[in-house]
Amino acid sequence: MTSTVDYGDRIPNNVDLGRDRVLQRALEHWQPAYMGWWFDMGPTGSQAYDVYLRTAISVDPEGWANFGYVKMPDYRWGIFLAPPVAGREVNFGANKGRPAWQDVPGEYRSPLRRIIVTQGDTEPASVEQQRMLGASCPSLYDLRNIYQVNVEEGRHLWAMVYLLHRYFGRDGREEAEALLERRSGDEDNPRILGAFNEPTPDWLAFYMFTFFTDRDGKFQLSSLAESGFDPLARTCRFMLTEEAHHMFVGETGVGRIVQRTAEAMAEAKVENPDQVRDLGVIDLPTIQRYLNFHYSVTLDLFGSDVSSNAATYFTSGLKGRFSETKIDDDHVLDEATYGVSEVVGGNVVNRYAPALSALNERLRDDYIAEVQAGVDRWNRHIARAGLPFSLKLPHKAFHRAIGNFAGHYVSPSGDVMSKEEWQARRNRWLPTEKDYAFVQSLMAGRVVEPGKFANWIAPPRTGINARPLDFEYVRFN
Ligand code: BYC
Repeated sequence: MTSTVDYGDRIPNNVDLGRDRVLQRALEHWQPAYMGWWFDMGPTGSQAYDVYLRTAISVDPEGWANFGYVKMPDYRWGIFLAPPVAGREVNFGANKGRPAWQDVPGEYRSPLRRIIVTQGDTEPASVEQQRMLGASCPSLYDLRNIYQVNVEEGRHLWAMVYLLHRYFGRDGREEAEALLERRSGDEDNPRILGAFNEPTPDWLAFYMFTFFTDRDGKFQLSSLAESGFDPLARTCRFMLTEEAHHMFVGETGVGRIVQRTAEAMAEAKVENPDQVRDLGVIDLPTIQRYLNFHYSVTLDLFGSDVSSNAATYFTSGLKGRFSETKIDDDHVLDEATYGVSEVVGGNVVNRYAPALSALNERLRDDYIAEVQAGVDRWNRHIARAGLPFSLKLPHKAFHRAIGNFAGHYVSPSGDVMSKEEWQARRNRWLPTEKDYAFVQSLMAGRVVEPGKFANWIAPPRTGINARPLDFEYVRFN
């Protein structure tokens, strides 16, 4: 039974797990519940597969991961914190210059717990959202990648649960249990943030999610990696190492779909979306509609444009800006302002707000710049095929449910309109039931012959860990 498990050994870690009896007992209690959740809500039907997975085994940049076949329930979900930085201080806010906290500062206990719980909640949510996709995978390579993403989201949940158990006593243990009880999309007990309750019904949605939404993860984790609460900062620094692969999966996944469509269109000399669909590939306007959806719901994840929560997190020293220590300013922001937009009199207008309350907006803007670069790379596939089309990020105000734009009806090009006008055009801008049905019709079965890829996606340029494309990335047994 679980009590015989040697946690110091069984769970790879660099936090001396074996020496902390209280923590050990808490994890002994939580671990079987986690496994129960994995069996219920993890990737369907996958328990007996041998998957060629990467497992984090240390924090050494030269050799932090190990590759090999693993049955996912046997994956060694480890706990790793990036190495401490000697003499680290709180680098921003009212506590700037004080030694970084090694324990929870009592006065900030509640907001800190809330940040950790919100972060932790997204990790199992994404696994739940993606659990059905194995049945329609376009190749063994892609199947292995989704499983890799899933086990690492599981590990990121462990990372947050470690912090809750280690630093928050009974409240932390209760929160850790609740993380396994909420369910993505559940009416009574949903996940905390909006995007994590949306379905991920097909592989185009999965790739869009890993490109757009996992990248919110990158920006939020980067801000938390600046935290004055040192265990959180160190945990997030290491999580970012794994996150890079998730965004790679998303960017190259969408890129390969765009590439395949563009090549098929050029070859058949067709541009009409219906004729493009007849080729068995996803037409570019449908890809644009998926993009519009995933981008807009992900922008909501950054929170309100003007937020007193964000100001409190920063002033307390709990959550910094992206690359906080590289920014050349006073890191206190008492006097500074930042541009935010809002709808006034039927137009989107800009105004300045105190920089402290506009921190969510600033992080969203940092994110948008990075996302735009990825979209530009997708467009190169289209340009290379000589087609007069390009994918575009919709206006920031389009289809927003959180912040200044919530309740307004704004087109992808930024025109404010009435609800009726907007609704009448909705099907041009966001995926329709017909789009979803078409995309899913392409993915009716799974492609599992080593080296084969579904017709609607181009093969990747290289395999995983220098393995060839026809490597048996998943063995079904
Ligand atoms: N949906 O001042 P506000 C990742 C709530 S992704 C629903 O606007 P704040 C990953 C908010 O909770 C990264 N509710 O926002 C990716 C508050 O509620 P209360 C996850 C929302 O607090 C892929 C109210 O609205 N990490 O890792 O400044 C796969 C007003 O709050 C939403 C984090 O998010 C929403 N979208 O900022 C796997 C970092 N937005 O107080 C993993 C931790 C806001 O009225 N979280 N609300 O009950 C935070 O830093 C902040 O909570 C947020 C919100 C940035 C999310």
